[in-house]
Amino acid sequence: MEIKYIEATTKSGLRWNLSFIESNNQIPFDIKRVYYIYDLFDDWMQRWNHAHHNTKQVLFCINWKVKIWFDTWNEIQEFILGKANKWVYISLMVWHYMTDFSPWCILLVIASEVYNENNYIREYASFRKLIK
Ligand code: T46
Repeated sequence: MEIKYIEATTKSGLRWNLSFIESNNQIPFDIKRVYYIYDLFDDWMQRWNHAHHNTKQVLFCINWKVKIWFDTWNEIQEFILGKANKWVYISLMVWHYMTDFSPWCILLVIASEVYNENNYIREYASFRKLIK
């Protein structure tokens, strides 16, 4: 189980910045899917609550900011996304959820697998049993 910030490489000029991350470089897998979550108007308390059997992801907050919590059995870590070159990487089997997002938040996710509901663990008790 691994969770870490990833810093995008940034090029800067007098009046510009350009940041990038690449597959198998800063992103430690081949990219199979990109999705994004936005218009979180009715969903202001907490979101997600799941882990993945076999999907690795990197997350980036394009707009505003969001707090993401990761639970790896013996530890709960909090990460804040909202800086222009800061991404977070989550490996397999990490329970995660987000809080403190605004309706204007846009969260971009790059994933190592295409969508498959069988990759999800959505019951916390099952997650705890699996990682024991
Ligand atoms: C995650 C967090 C950050 C698809 O059809 N294709 C997709 O690629 C995705 C991600 C979802 N869906 C469908 C499945 C559900 O019918 O969209 C609906 C909402 O998905 P879900 O309830 O899984 O959404 P979130 O926001 O709870 O979780 C998503 C990702 O599923 C999850 O992998 O880590 O965002």
